[in-house]
Amino acid sequence: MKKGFIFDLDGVIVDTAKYHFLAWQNLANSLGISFTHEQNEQLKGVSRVRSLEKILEWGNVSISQEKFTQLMSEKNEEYLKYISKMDTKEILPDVPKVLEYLQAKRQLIALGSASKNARAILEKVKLYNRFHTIVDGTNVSKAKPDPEVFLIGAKQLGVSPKNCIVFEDSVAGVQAANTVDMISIGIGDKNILHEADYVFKDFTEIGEDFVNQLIIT
Ligand code: B16
Ligand code: MG
Repeated sequence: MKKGFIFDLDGVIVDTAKYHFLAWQNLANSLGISFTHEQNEQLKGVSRVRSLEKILEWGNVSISQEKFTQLMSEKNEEYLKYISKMDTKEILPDVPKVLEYLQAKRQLIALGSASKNARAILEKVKLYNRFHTIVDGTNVSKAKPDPEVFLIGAKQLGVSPKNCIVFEDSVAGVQAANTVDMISIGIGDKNILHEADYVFKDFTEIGEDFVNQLIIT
């Protein structure tokens, strides 16, 4: 049977959290707000708008809507400078191997990311053509943990949600997959991603036997 394999981008295929961190830190500091790596962790899988709202809440700072829009655009311009220098070396370990295996097994593959820059990043790391469909922040109106991004992915693949498997590094993303009975596979720390059906540190821990089991069950 053909299953739908849906991959998150940031934290699953590439580690762009470090670039989000640099850009958000500059922005926060310009407002007199400190910004730590722990806070950056809490922005994983969170939309750009919600990320800025959270930073302002943490700093107890309020700004006009006009300033908010300006800051969002400045943050993204800085982030785009970092991603413009990305190349295939930034793909996380064994991601191409798993994608190639799924392709060899004729499975259906989608991207399901909150990022509005997802397509540009996939082009930079030369993985754009590995996906049958791409759903990103430009295609959704509701952020994870709402399952909209994964439901659109499933629909575009022509696979029912219960036959989809989601790879996610964020708690919100795991919850989004669970809400619609997709199999959730956490990539990261099992203490943080304990709501996932399975958790692996990274793709080097995912063997062909496990993937075969996902395909046939
Ligand atoms: P952008 P994912 C998410 O991507 C990131 O984890 C999150 O930190 C970021 O704020 C969000 O994309 C929006 O990204 O500013 O590029 O539109 O993990 O869902 O692939
Ligand atoms: Mg992510």
